[in-house]
Amino acid sequence: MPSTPPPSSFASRLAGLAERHEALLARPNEVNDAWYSGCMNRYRFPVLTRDHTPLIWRYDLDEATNPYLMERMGVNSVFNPGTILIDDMVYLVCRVEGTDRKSFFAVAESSTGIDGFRFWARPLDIPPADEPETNLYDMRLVRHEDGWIYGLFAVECHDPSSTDPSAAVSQCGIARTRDLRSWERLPNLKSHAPQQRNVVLHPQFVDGCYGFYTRPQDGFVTLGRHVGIGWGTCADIRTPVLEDEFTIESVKYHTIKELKNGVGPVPIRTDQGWLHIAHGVRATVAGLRYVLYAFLCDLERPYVVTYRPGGYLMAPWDNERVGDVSNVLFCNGAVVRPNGSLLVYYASSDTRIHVASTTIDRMLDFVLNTPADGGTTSASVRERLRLIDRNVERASETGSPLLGRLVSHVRNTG
Ligand code: BGC
Ligand code: BMA
Repeated sequence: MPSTPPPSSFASRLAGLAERHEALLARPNEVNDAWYSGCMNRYRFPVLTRDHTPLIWRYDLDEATNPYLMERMGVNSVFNPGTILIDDMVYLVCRVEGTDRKSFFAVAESSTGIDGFRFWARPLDIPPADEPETNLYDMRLVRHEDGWIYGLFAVECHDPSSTDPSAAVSQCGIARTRDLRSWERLPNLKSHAPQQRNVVLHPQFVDGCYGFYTRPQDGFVTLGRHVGIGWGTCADIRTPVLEDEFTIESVKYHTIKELKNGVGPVPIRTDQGWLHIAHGVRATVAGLRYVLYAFLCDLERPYVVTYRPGGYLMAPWDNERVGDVSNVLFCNGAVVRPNGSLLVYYASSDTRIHVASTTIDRMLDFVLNTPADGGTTSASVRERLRLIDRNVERASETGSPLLGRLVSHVRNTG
């Protein structure tokens, strides 16, 4: 029999836990100068981790039933949040995953958007749909011009046609709310594809209809006959059936989106078009690699991509590389502040949430002026040679000692 812990130790250990938790929640965040891209700022600390979740969600605080002060229901990870700005407060609807692998949604809020995030007292209890569902995750929060706030998320259940216990089917679930507290569940989205994930509702009506960015797939992980991000519309969101889904942004051989891609946050309206931050996936011998990339769509026809900057916007860096599913950056939420600053919430390796900051102007500069992917080594190296030539010219035109120093190596070697 284990000896009973001394009476003081439960209280003192609890006090220690509470103190460490409060210190973590109060920790200020700041830009991390060790990383520079000219477009995005990274921050020193993640904004939310599993350690930020309230102690009362994890511990039984009754010494009689939990004498060892064990975590009764542990939290494994906090990631992939949907986001919304309400009265200048940033709300994240996080994917919280328990140690039992079940994901649930929980709201955290902050006034700065870079630190001070606190979870609401209780996780959300989203009403179930009529179809079987085992796991819900990755919400996109959309403030639609019809007046509702919509949450679109992945709904996963076991594949009823298979005896393989890991065979799964994913659909797009839809719920709506006015206040993030009470939610009305609508039927799951239907399209001709057997599976859907990473579906985003366009925030405005398009020709009087609700428009959806989709990601149809035949398998749970594989696209099958489908080739990337799609678009479809329906007249009434209470019967969300897409008859006319077509591809707008394909996967492509030997790019950062060779295997899969998917829309991230709700597209952001700018004067140059709808700005998207998406994820691209490639296969490697070490597993899948998820990076964030950007593209722009036409303002009137948001299903027409107008700019496709080549390469990625952000990829796993430093500690972000390692986690439950390593080598993954995933983003399904961003907020635009009234002053034009853009806060991008991304998760690393399915483990924790970070923020990156930029402005709409910088993002548009990135999207409009980053060369498109040339498709081959030869095209890519020629584009780089043009860049180098322009810089060499600029150095001799200006006579700037700094530019001169930067090109001197090129000059010396011809
Ligand atoms: C996981 C997701 C993942 C998906 C595809 C699901 O079971 O919960 O995080 O994206 O599988 O691999
Ligand atoms: C997906 C997403 C995310 C996750 C990623 C990597 O398909 O839907 O939930 O971040 O896989 O595991």
